[in-house]
Amino acid sequence: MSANSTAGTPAAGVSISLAELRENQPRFQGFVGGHRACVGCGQALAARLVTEAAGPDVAVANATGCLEVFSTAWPDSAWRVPWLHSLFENAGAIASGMEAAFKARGQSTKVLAFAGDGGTFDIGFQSLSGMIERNHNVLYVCYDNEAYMNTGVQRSSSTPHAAATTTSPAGRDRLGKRHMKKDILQIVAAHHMPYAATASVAYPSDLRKKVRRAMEIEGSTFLLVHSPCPLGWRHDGAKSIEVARLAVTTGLVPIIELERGALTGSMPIREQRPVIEYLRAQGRFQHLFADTAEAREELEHIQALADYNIERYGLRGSGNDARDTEGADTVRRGGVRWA
Ligand SMILES: Cc1ncc(C[n+]2csc(CCOP(=O)(O)OP(=O)(O)O)c2C)c(N)n1
Ligand code: SF4
Repeated sequence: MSANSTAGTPAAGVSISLAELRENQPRFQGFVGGHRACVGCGQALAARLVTEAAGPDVAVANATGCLEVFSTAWPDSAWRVPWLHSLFENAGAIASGMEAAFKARGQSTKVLAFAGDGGTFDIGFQSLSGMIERNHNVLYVCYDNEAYMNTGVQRSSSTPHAAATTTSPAGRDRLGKRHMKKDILQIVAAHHMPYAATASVAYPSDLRKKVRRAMEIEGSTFLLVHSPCPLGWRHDGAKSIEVARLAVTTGLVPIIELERGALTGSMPIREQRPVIEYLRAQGRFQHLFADTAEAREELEHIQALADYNIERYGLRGSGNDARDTEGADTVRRGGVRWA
């Protein structure tokens, strides 16, 4: 800090460098290091980004799963905000109760619920649905790593078609999971909820903006964060962001916003990447590169799914779209770019 400043605040008219500013104005950290996540774990990053954007006046209900396990090994905790462990199946109900209690006490503390895809798409779905239907003032964040990772990579209803897991193995009889990934965003949006959006840890500024937007809304909001799992997806932990970005730029993971069910925001893709780039980067899809007619057909099918998303949500970018993170980190809202 320059000599002309006191107590960390620069005197009027004194310029300070960006590095100094960062050092002296640290962001709020609700989730800190020292936890036991695998290297490159997307949900550790998701928890850090969400709590950073949400700020200190929050309380968290966290369903059983990797995040809960790796962040709270007794006697340590990576959380710097009030945190409560719900069961696997009831994060929505616990968050509803917390919100009602804060309201009764006249407190404005916002409740965040965190759960994995197993705890959201499958086992906790009934309590999530009830929470949204009653419109509790809760931001529910599902970190979507597309399988039950904490118990050894079992398939969930979020696992993408053709991915291999321990319960949807690839072999002679079938090429990984036979069923399609459940479209949870459209399902929660069908509850007429005020705000439901997707995000990816590969696009942190977009993710933070969506958290801030959800925090402003009085009522239930839902954020589905695509979060790579190097262990279950079988890629190098150093490649997590690269892999997560390919999920978006291929069109397989559309980044969109729905308000009361209507599409109000989308992340444009200026240069669509072929799905094989995303699939080849992960062990869970390696069986699709066998030299067989079935494997080739699956690859075509997955490419068609990505192309369908792009058409359905109008994701094709134009030359005027900003290009700060390989062309996709700016969201269009109602035809206007959301800065
Ligand atoms: C009712 C119930 N069923 C099963 C379990 C065992 N279990 C604990 S964590 C977990 C997997 C969690 O998967 P997900 O929600 O996708 O989170 P992830 O571990 O992938 O982050 C399972 C099956 C449990 N704790 N409670
Ligand atoms: S298994 Fe996957 S989700 Fe769990 S801590 Fe490791 S990388 Fe993260």
